[in-house]
Amino acid sequence: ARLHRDLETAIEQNAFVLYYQPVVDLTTRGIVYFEALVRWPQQDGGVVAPDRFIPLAEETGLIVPLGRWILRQAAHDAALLRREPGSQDVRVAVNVSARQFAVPGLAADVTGALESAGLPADALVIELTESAVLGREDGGAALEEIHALGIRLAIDDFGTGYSSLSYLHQLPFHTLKIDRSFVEEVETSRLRTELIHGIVGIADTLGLHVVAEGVETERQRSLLQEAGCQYGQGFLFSHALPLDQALRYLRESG
Ligand code: G
Ligand code: G
Ligand code: MN
Ligand code: NA
Repeated sequence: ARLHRDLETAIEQNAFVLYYQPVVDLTTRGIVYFEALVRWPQQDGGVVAPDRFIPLAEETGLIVPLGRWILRQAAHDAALLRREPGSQDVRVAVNVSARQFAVPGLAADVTGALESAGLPADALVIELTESAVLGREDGGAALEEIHALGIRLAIDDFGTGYSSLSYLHQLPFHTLKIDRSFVEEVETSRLRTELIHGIVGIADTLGLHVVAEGVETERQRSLLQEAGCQYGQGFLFSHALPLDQALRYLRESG
């Protein structure tokens, strides 16, 4: 209850910040896009991680106003990131929860965020998990609407939910993100590596890009590369960075 009230107040006061974790090419290490990850800074200088408040925000519906703020802030930050020399095409990905798809107006929120930042639609990527759209009659429609705006869609945490091939090609995804739990085991499990190889094959057939999440070691990077995976994200390349450091990352990697 205390956390709920604090969360409500924090949303009213826009007391959150977005950090940005690079998604890179596994071979060149060049940046492909930044994933926006929300943080809740505290008075004492600490920062609350999203797994401590996103689930509550989802249960209570507070994710709707919080998500609206995240979209606007991410679009605004994307415009700044794009002003770095040589980075005019960099994209920013925003995580969108099932609950946000369940209320009308998501496409309007996205359009509003783009307009207020002066950004084209292809500057944004929306990441969603399988459960956000699976089994929802209206989920697919909202997704089509957002896709029609020209925004790229990524399926997040692939392999953890009720992964089904049928919706992968029915819904307009551009990118598939392989869950960290698969990546964790590539060094010890030959089967895992082969599964990733298989996922990459399916993704190729469907014309999807593949990002491996949670890449922490050089050995994982090279095994993923051998499995045909082109992109990755994880502590091996970079943690999530505050905006000023993300700007510096672009300068130093460009
Ligand atoms: O940043 P990280 O380490 O700790 O994120 C933990 C979880 O919180 C992840 O599952 C991530 O998808 C989720 N998350 C982080 N930022 C956002 C956000 O802006 N919106 C939503 N809906 N989920 C987020
Ligand atoms: O659910 P989603 O994929 O959006 O969440 C991203 C989460 O993964 C964030 O909490 C982020 O901090 C975390 N993360 C990013 N890279 C790594 C990594 O290399 N290892 C681990 N353990 N977690 C990571
Ligand atoms: Mn994500
Ligand atoms: Na993920």
